Amino acid sequence: MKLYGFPLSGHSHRAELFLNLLELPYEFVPMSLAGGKHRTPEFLALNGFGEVPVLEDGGAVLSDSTAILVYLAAKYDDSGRWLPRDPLAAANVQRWLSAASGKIAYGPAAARMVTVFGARIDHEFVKGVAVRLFDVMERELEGRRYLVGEHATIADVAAFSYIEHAPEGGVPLKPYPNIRAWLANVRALPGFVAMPATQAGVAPEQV
Ligand SMILES: N[C@@H](CCC(=O)N[C@@H](CS)C(=O)NCC(=O)O)C(=O)O
Repeated sequence: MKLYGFPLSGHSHRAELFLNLLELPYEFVPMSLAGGKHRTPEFLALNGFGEVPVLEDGGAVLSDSTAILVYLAAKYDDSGRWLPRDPLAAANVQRWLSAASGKIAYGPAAARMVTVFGARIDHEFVKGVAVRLFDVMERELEGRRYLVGEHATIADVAAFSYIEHAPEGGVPLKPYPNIRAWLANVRALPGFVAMPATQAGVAPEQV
């Protein structure tokens, strides 16, 4: 398998983390986003949206981080543990995959885009999205080790990266003990790999 990614992208890290949790061998192909490698005709042929991550598995080419998690779980996890088959549990996992592509992407991930990559978006607005999301997560994680059920699922993998790195975007995690405990539970999973930490405000040309 080949994973086209960018080491400081949380979307990319979701896929990388799950490949490692499943102990699947893969080659990481680093894409320089600042260098525009994701806008070349060759890469656009893999993902017309010109975004990482992209996974190649034999003849299959897939893009979108949560789609990649679904694919890997459905194809390589025979236990059904990471992507539950029970209808209610599956729907609850999907709820967090939607949050990963919605409130997480437009909240903590967007706030980090401002400080780390200099994105020109309204920092206060996206920090507000993050805080409202974290207030809900903090309540829902009360007494729970993982987001859905008794063990880790792809919901946890999808949500983890940008939430762990939220402080880089100016959204502190200190007020959220349940979220911090949940992050520690994900970090403790066998095979866990971290996304590199950044100094908030790193100049775009350095990445
Ligand atoms: N919905 C996509 C979003 C992926 C995404 O936004 N990737 C960013 C990096 S974090 C990217 O490749 N951006 C390049 C660009 O927009 O020019 C996913 O979940 O994979």
